Amino acid sequence: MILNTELEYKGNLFPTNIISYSKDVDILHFTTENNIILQLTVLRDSVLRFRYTTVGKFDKDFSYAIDKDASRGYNHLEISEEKDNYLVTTAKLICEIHKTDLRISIYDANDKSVICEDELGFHWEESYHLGGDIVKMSKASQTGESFYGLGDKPQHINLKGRRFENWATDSYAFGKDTDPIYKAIPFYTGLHNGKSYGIFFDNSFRTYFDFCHERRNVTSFWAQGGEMNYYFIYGPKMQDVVTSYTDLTGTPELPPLWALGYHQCKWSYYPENKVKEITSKFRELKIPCDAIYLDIDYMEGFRCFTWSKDYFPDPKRMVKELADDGFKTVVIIDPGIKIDKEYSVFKEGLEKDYFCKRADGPYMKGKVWPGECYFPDFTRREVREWWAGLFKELIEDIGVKGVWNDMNEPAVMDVPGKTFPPDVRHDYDGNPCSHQKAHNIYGMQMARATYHGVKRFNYPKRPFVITRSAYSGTQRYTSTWMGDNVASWEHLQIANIQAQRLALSGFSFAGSDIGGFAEQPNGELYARWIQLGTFHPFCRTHSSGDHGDQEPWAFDEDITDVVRKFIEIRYQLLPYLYTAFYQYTHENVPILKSLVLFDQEDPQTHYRTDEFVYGNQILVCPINEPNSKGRRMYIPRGEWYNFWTQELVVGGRETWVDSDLDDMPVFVKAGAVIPKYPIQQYVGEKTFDEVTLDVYYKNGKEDSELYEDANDGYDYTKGRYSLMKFNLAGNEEKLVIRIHKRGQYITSYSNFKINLIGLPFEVTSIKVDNEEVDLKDLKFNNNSLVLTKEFTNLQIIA
Ligand code: MIG
Repeated sequence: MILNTELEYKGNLFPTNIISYSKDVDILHFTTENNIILQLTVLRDSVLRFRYTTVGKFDKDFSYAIDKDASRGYNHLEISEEKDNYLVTTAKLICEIHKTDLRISIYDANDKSVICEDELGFHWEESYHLGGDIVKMSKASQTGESFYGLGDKPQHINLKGRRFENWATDSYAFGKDTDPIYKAIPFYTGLHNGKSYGIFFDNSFRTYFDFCHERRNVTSFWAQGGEMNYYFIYGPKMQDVVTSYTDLTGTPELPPLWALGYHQCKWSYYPENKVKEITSKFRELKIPCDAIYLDIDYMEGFRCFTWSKDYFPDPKRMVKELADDGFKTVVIIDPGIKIDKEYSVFKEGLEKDYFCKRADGPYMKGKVWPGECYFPDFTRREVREWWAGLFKELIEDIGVKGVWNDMNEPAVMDVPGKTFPPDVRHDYDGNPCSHQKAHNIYGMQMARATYHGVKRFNYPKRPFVITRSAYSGTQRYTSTWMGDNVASWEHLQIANIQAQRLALSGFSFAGSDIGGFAEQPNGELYARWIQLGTFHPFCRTHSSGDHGDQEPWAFDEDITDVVRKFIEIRYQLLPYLYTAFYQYTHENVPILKSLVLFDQEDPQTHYRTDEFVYGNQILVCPINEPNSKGRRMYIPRGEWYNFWTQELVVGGRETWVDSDLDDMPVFVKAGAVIPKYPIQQYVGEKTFDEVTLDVYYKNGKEDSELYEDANDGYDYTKGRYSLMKFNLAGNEEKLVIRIHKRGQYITSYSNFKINLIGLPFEVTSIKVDNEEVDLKDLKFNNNSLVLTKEFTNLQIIA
């Protein structure tokens, strides 16, 4: 049924009626009279995969995005045939396949409501320009539907009414609404009638998404080649959609704890004594910092895996001295290898035939920082192996702790399109193809090879990698930053949106260049940006360096104090962030939660961009404007405590929050138990005997967790971790906390200092593990007490 004659005129082709159907366990095939095949795979009760071919057979099934450990299995599967449809029923979904035109309708198995329905459904156009098909899908958008996701788009959190392109692009000083930028993450979630679902279009070609922009009630997505191959993921909770997508595309291993500290970067710190001057200043001013970055100038003529003899005559000694002072050194590595017959990496790459070539044979040559370069084909296993091996000296011998992959979109200077021409060939792990297909995954495969190298030579310590470009699944190997933003108030807001958007696109370990990369912030903007960065999983100041200094002390002393105050809070909250990281890596839960993800049933959250929940229980809202003494913000439903004043506020409404420059709006969920470490100048600086638990009273129940391990290394994978679950229950005359412990790691501290916040009654007695203990023995004072970490039950009684 072709409804739109204009589309038909454009050369769109459509499936006709189904003439055969077959089933092989959980894989179904439907073939139409015009020989279109739909392959429908039931992965889970709530996850269905749809693949279409127009040529009578499917290519080898291969994806860089899908995690090999993705869960599979369903509780219920039933297939039936009706007069007009085939019906696939699982425990969560009913999927209808229409016999006349292969269109799909998906319903909630419980209440039979429509979740997602094809409009034109699958159709395609033969591409005269590029060859192959342009594969297309269109779906009817439901009334009041909203859309979220798509990676790093610097636009409103709700994608409705907008149209996007995914094509990894070096985007210096991108702006609000610039599209595309560095990453290609073709995954979105839809939300209507209180129910949420997701679509992951696993196609690495240039893809497009339209959310009711071209036609008001239609959502569509299409690609310039490859297969129509998408996953439908049902919630109905958006959190479940995001965790299922994250399960499908994978999570990283736990980072070393130091990687969650504060990082300082600039283009570039050199020579050695400048680096030392910066690191010493951190210690002198007592501003915590764990990592210092070297940008491209540390190399000899920008040749990867070399060091400038003039600037860094003895890198091993320098890296050791920095390490002795608590600084981990992170260095940049770009994909372009300088064409230089004297340069060993180039020679080896050439001899072994590891560089990308054009369709007619010559090497892919392009200008980047080192001048004319060749580029490794990271889509070949041997090339990734070789690349990983190149890190031996840097990591094992010199002692570098982390690697920063830049320019991997891949970026090429002074050419149209700023990247490889479309004819460049790639192996694509045994599925040879052109750059049209490999472009969006090139950076991912580079970061993957880098990760394996850093991991191999840093073992048994954990690796740290950061990448600029990414495709779905890249989060398995690396952290990421948002690329070359600008020192403006608008960009502070963009950074906030991007971090939230990446988190709900499966990529939690992300942060912006604090203060802005291009141009220069004033002290106020820098301080406000540090405040936001404090609550991002990755926290690094970076700047292009040609507009003056951007260190915490580069402004006036008041600003330095605000910066210190917030970085100290970050270090105090490290166990809270690490626990959220554990929940991300082990339970696929995003570390940042946009308000819509936090409470989708409250329609007030659907267009909220500034407020977000950090971990599970801390609500944050940055100040986005100069000269602010506070701002209006939306407090989600439930009860919250102001982090600074401990005042209780009831949510479900917008309110004014005071917030001078040394403050920002931060709230803690009632009932939360928030763990805190003492302030350290770097992770592991101190051994401490006491960990603080801030307990926020609630009349009702709330659960919290605290995950800890050795902060580095792999013992945690053998059970040597400590996971404590706190069940809090309060009423008018009592507050009870029960602890459940799991894991065999013995934390090195002995006591908890417990701060009881918001207690509505005066404490008369306290029971520990059901025995009354003298308040003096607990050093009870001002609703604070100290007790051994071994307790399992604490009762605070009026
Ligand atoms: O063409 O290495 O986004 O973080 O400092 C610029 C120099 C290359 C771009 C990165 C930026 C980095 C810069 N790089």
